[in-house]
Amino acid sequence: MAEGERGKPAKYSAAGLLRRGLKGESWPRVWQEHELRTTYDAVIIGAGIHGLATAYYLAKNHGINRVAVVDKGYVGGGGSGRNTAIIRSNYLTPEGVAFYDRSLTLYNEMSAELNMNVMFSKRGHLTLAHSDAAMRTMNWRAEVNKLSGVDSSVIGPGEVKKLVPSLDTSLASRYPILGALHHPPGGTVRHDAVNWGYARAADALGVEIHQQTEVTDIFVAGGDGPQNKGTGGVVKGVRTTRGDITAPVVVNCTAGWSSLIADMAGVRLPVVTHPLQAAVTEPVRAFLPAVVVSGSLHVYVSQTARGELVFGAAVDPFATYSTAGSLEFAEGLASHVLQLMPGISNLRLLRQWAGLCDMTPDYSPIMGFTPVDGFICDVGWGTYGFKAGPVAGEQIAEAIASGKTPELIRNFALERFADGRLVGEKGAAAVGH
Ligand code: PYC
Repeated sequence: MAEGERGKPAKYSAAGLLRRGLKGESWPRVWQEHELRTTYDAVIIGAGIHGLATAYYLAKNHGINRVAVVDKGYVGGGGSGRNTAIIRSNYLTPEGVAFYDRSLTLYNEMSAELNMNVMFSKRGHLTLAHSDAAMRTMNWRAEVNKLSGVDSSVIGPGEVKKLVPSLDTSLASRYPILGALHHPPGGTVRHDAVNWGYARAADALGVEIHQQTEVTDIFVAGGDGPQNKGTGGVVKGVRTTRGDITAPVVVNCTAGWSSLIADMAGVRLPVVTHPLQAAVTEPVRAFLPAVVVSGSLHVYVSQTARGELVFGAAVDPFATYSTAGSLEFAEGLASHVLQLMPGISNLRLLRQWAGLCDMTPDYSPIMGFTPVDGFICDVGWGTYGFKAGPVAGEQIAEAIASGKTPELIRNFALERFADGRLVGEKGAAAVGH
């Protein structure tokens, strides 16, 4: 699928591919560039997986394609390209489990849906427990998962060893493994392919993607907050570095900058932004068959199809917008991971990076309508945004098209912080933050 007539994806033929290769012709663009129009039915801020999925489902499920996705950077250049590509639905609350499980279903179907191999690898997910308290949480999660029909169970150190022989399960280790929450449907997906797949599919349905287009203000009429914004206001459009746009719907699908964007509409978000660092090693022969997480040791690891080990940790313990890596992180990571897998002590780290995580007080996202009519948020994704991208896009698109909050995201509304109805997911965040 490529460069077709607008709204109709073109097809590659085998002969066409051969001709292109032999003649050295450049590859067609998979999404088009456009002049920025002055009006759209919806402007989506953020061309990551959440923004692109929202645009795709708006066009595909609801026929709304006069949509601009704008980004101050490039497609997938934020959290969508800076995560560790883990997917799972073994959360702690029934709301969280149902929501992330729908995302797993969409990830399962994604390669066919988007005609793009997103390299979905359902390899299973293990969350190790090294203390009685951690075992209690794993049992709790397993019970909530099972009640929601999600495949999770607590297994002992012997079974852990059978699944992942490279783990040190001896009692002599500093933090012995007492057991684990085993979640067979979890795994990994190639994050760039997800970004590109949604971008290409949304473009083919008529959505416009505008990279290098920064939103500098949001127009609101009739609000009663500072600068006449906020509660009681109605969104009218956005100002960008390429011109003003009028739109009845503006969606905040940003990570790292979500509270700054919401401020432009006069909406305050209970979000604090922390960096989360990750790192990758040189490639080695496949030896790690599952995703392994240790909350107590603040580390998670999986092996890519290329053979690299991808590591992540807890968020850095300070708020900043910096994405610089630190030696302190690399040292901490190495010491923690070697307690789990002493056998990889000769592996070299190739590179490290950081993404920005918008942490909310209850470790759950903020999705849906806000006190400003037409201004919608899909934010507060902490360290769990990648796995939620498809379902968030699907549900936010439904909210926009129907004007109603879909059941699956009802409990994640912004007003829960005022009403005191938090959805506490800290116990199921990948690592104890
Ligand atoms: O919640 O599974 C998770 C996760 C993985 C990496 C960061 N968070």
